[in-house]
Amino acid sequence: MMIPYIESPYSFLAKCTTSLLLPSATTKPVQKLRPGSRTAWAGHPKWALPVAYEMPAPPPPHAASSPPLPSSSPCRRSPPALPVTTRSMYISNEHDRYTYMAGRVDPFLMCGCIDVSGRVLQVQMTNVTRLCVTKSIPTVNGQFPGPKLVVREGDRLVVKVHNHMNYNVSFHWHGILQLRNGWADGPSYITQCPIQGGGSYVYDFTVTGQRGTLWWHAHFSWLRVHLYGPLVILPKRGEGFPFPRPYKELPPIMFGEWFNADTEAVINQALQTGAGPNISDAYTFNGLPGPTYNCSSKDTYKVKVQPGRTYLLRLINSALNDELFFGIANHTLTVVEADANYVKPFTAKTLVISPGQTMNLLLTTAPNPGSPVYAMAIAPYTNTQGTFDNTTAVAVLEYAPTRASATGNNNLPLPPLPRYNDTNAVANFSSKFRSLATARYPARVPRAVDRHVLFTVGLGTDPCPSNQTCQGPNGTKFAASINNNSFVRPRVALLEAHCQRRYAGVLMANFPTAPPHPFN
Ligand SMILES: [Cu+2]
Repeated sequence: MMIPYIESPYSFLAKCTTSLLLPSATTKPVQKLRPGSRTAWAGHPKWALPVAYEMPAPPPPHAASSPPLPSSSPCRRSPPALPVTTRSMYISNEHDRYTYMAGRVDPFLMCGCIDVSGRVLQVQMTNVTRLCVTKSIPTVNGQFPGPKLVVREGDRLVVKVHNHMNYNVSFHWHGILQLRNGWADGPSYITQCPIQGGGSYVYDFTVTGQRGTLWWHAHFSWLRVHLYGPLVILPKRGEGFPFPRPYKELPPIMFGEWFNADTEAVINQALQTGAGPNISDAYTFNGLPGPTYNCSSKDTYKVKVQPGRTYLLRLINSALNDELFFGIANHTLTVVEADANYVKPFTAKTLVISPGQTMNLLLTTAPNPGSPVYAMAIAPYTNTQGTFDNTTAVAVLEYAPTRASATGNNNLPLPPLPRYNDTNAVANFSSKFRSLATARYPARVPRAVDRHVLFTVGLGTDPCPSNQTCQGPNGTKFAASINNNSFVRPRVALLEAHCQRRYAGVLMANFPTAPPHPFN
């Protein structure tokens, strides 16, 4: 049986609102989710109506004026005085813009990849159509995926997020160490209360000791399905890469998932019934499912390359929960970095990338390509019993100038990806990772252990409440856990409670450092 670790009855929430939506007079119920073969635990009867509403049109963007942190927090830091001039970006209060101070073309990368200027992140609802289904989805500045942010190692990044939606939201800077800077980390209910509709929050952090590719995404409910973008960290000025200089950098590729259904309704239904959430309808390359899905050929991601060159390619797995295989037909890839850490370069035909993980590759193109186009493909890996989206998404690597521009995508040579359950392929790939471990980039691993902690992370079950029928395994509810403790939304963000040393009703200071039963 699961024992809630953080005890906080939903009905007594004082500071952090738990409402996924703030219903307004213009809301109406969304249509019932369809049960069926693509549904997790489809054998269970009776799908309840999801508790969700369609979104009204977003309010027009306007100058943000609300405070960056909850004013109730005595731990609140002073908001940065605006405009903040830093080595990289500042936000001007007057124009709601940030500007890259050193915004010139990077001579090393030989491409204009530095954002010269951009807007504050305005989070709003935008209509997007994929697979012939049009949905209103959360976006940043109307872009899907969201804008690429580019900084250098050592830069201070100041980003104001303004929420124009009726959903709560917060932004997580995935992989950023946030040394002694937890207020900028972003997970709702952990380091901050979520930003409510009409509110804003300033994320202010310095990128220390990291360079490579990371990303940002929403960290409230399932909004990260749509709200994500790359965070590129260039080496310090004048400092090169520890691998051969690439000819150019290709645009980052973010893998994702597309659901025809309203994704907030999907997760709300799963939480209510205790079943696994419905699976996605497609995987995507930068938001585009590509030609392997119905009504999708026109939504194919394409990247142009020249023969006989070496490119730097940044990969980001922003799928919800799926580990993905990735390959490019007839091409060998060289992995040089993962999660903003350089690694000893190694080659592979097929990569495995975990959800949240990032990887930088060197892609050397063929001097005399046998085809004008090659397929890049992603497909899932899993070793569990649950249902999952077992489809393959394809994007196109296009040699320019193409000799046969009339060539259709139907004849794309596909890379041979492993079967969905090929654990050996995953283990083989994972075993190739080694720290770069040079004098400039040493592998600093602590050698003395002063406290032993064993965390077992798993997916278990909670008993079904007595007044309900549940659709998880054997009539229970699925619940994720660490050392057999699941998470219950607190009434105060955990960091704030910790800062105030007010743990009562929020969290306990004695989280178990071992699972209740011996592991393995
Ligand atoms: Cu993340």
